[in-house]
Amino acid sequence: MAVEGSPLKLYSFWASTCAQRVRIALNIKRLNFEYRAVDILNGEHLTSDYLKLNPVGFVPTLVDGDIVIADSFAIIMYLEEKYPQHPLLPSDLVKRAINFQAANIVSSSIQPLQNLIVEKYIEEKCGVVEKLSWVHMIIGKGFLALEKLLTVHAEKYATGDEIYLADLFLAPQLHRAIETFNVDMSKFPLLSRLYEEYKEVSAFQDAAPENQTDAPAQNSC
Ligand SMILES: N[C@@H](CCC(=O)N[C@@H](CS)C(=O)NCC(=O)O)C(=O)O
Repeated sequence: MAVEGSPLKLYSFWASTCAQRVRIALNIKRLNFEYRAVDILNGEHLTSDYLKLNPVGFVPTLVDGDIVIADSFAIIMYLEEKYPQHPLLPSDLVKRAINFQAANIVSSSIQPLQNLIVEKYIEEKCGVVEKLSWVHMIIGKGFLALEKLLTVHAEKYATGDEIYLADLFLAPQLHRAIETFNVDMSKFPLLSRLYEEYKEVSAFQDAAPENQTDAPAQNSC
């Protein structure tokens, strides 16, 4: 839960899928954190002060005392090891590997290819229609892989009846695809069902873009 003055500080942007993963992890583990908004649409992630925390100029960043971690995967692994309550990885070796695989499909084969910096570049060079076509192609390719992979492993959630790492990465990417880019989900029945499951879980609801303090009062994301 976001609580002013907590020892853990999360630099976040309401609509960032990468920050949303970390917000879900913090909520699942019932860790209070101070929410520090970084407006990436207004370039606050590129100020010299913020770049001292996150040299690549992205959100999220977690600060825990003297420790600064500037990548969502690294942050979630740090939280997992420091706060073992509600493990985010199953003990079964194969299920762990599937969680890493699903998380990495999102974090290396979808999100970086449709990150804000990429979207802006394509829009400037080729226009908004080309940008949207690119985003839909990238998301569709990644979702097809996830749908195939998880059909074998999913139960209530992506890899079983417990919420694990794969779910933390999937939920924000599904939110972005459906709410922002209006992706046709008819080819992805499993992912569509998982998206509905996540909406029922308070740790996911509280982490949703529209429920962040820096979200615009009215938005469609
Ligand atoms: N690998 C990084 C990626 C972080 C990232 O791409 N963050 C996006 C928001 S989801 C961002 O800050 N984008 C700003 C930009 O593209 O200029 C992580 O997982 O934390």
